[in-house]
Amino acid sequence: MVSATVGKATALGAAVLLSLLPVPAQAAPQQPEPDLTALRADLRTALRQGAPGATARVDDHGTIAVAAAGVADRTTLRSIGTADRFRIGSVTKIFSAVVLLQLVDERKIRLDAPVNRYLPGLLPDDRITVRHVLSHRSGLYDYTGDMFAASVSGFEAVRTKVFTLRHLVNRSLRKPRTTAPGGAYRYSNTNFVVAGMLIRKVTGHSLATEYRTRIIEPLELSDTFYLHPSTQLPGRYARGYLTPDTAGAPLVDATRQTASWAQSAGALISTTRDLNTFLSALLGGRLTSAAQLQEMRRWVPAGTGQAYGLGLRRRDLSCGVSVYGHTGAVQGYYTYAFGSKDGRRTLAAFANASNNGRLHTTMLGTLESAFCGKRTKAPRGAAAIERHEDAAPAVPLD
Ligand code: HEL
Repeated sequence: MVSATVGKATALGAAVLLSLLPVPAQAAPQQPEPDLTALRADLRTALRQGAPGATARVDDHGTIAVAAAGVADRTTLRSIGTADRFRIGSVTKIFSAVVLLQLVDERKIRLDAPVNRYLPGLLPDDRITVRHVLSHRSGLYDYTGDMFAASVSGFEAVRTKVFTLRHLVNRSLRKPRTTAPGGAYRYSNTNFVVAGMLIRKVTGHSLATEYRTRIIEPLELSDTFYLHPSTQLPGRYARGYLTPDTAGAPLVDATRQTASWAQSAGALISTTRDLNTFLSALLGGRLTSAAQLQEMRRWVPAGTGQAYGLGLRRRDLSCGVSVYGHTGAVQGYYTYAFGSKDGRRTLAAFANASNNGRLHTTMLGTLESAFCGKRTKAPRGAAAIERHEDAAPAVPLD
């Protein structure tokens, strides 16, 4: 029996839709129950802070909760739907890492081999390995730092451009490297452009083919697409709105773009349902061998309360629970896709606005609502519920 509440959402209003679809429980969860009231409040706050719309979906041991507020389109005022497609930005990086780790399983590539073994002469240092790239420890400069220093004009300059992956890497190589190979974590889209080049070189296929045949089709992710260089999102989707750097300037509809600056670092389209299915499969060990999943979860420190594995972020929440997934920020869309360690609880959320720090912080709150339950903080000095003893090679334990 499916029950759903349908409400009318408007651009300025904060009508929230919520439905709960109970499915027989599989096992008693050890975590606090998701706080769905707080989740709805997060979405309403997101609207007050400038998002035209926001949605979230929690899959918890077979129970599904969805919430939505606001609009998918500021012109038509269509209410945002919990099944709307959207640009997931850097959540794409998990997909790219999974493809490469499957290739490791198939012994077609080695994590600790130099990138240049597979792409001779691409990088100026033979010591940069596949692992360094996937953990953002290559030192390759992030070309998007310059590209989007001015948010709107930077975006408009590349909105319709089509780049080769090599062009993007060359753009990075014009700048000095930021660390020695294997040094500290420094997030850089260049790493996942190199990952895309590796996928193409080792398989002899396009990125679209590899995402589709290895992940999308096996998991029946019917709303997930690699969209490049076409600018047209297929089917029903939420439009995305970029917040200009100048206070008070109108939002820029950024929906249509080639996303060519991102490609294997960020050009996938998906839905909250598909993202939860994907993360649940990954964290549940159904996409790679146990050994490669363990590699993905060898952590390097990545800022307060955060660590990075291979294409995978770990966020340590205020209640002491850690969650695993990725965030995404492409023009017009903020995405949050995280799961519990066993993948049996997952949250996917997005707002159809970007370049808005307050909004981002609010949307990060959906993780607290989904995984920490009622906001009771862990006692001071309390140990995290999970221990993170798996450090990446040559990196100090965090
Ligand atoms: S940035 C991030 C996020 N990642 C990285 C990647 C992605 N997205 C980008 O590199 C695009 C940056 C420009 C986005 C734009 C906006 O907010 O729409 N901002 C500006 O133009 C600011 N001047 C590390 C946040 C991630 O979470 O992994 O996605």
